[in-house]
Amino acid sequence: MSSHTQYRFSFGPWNISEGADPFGGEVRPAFPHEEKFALYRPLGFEGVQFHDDDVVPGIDGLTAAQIQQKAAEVKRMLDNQGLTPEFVAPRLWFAEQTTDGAYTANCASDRDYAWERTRKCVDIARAIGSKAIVLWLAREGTYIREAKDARLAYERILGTINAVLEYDKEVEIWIEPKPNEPTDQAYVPTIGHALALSFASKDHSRVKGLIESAHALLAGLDPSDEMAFALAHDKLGSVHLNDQNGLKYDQDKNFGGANLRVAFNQVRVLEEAGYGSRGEFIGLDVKAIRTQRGCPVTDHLRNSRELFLHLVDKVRALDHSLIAQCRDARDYEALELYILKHLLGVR
Ligand code: GLO
Ligand code: MG
Repeated sequence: MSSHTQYRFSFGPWNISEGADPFGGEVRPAFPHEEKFALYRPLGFEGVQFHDDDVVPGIDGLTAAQIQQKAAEVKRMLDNQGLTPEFVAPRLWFAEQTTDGAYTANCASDRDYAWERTRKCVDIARAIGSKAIVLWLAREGTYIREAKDARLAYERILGTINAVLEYDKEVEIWIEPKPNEPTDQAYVPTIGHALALSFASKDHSRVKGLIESAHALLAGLDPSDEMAFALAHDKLGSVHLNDQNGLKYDQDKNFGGANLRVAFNQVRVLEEAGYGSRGEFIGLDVKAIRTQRGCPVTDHLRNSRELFLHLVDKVRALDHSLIAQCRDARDYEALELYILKHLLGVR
């Protein structure tokens, strides 16, 4: 029964950060990466989202054997801490070879680098016991449209997806769409684009989506409808819940921090679809406010999780017969007032 889903939560080590922004340096001391894992359980989280180099720092300079050794170490650590590695994402936006993108870079040797790195990422995911890699296609896009052949770019992305499916017969690929930032316009900006690639691939059952609230909002879309679209195709691999105040830089605000009703509807759609009942995680991708003091700063994670759970209670307490009545009567004025008063806790 979806109404009794015990939600499991995840975040990535990058969600505990030093607070830098493009206009200034770090405002908080760094908290050692390896010590972050001990924070998960006490905060109420059991899933860890990884970049490939969060698992294996310095990945580009290491041999396959060294990578395996480091991954095995991390797996032991996760087992000891009772943590589950949710996914591993190739960080295809830091290296010099990824300046112009990765799979869609114009330079063939840069594309080779992206493929090598992706293979390493799949190997790492399998070595630590994670069933999925996430493709956040950070620099697959352009700053000016004429820079790339967009049609060819989409073919290259699909070609890579097929190559991963071929390379490993079990791993899943979860595409995390985002419309912009760091590029001016990104390829694969919405879940519709991601799922079109899925269905065009050689094994669509292993190609799903990961929807981040802020990314949908940046595309001018409602995250709950984006999630519903993926759920309708049984293709919601995971979510990155957070919030976003309007069309500006990617803010990764606390879940519900900018728009409680939009957050409520995401929880409602997830809950109604039984999301999580097959072990899917409620992933968060939130950043602490730059002004927050301390080290490590984790309240944004704790608070976003708490907010999610309060909204689950709100969803579970909905009067479904009243909602059905309003829908039948096409009285959406009454429905809206009911929802707003329900959220406010007044009758
Ligand atoms: C950036 C993305 C990023 C990804 C992460 C995992 O906008 O949200 O944080 O989620 O790299 O792929
Ligand atoms: Mg994200």
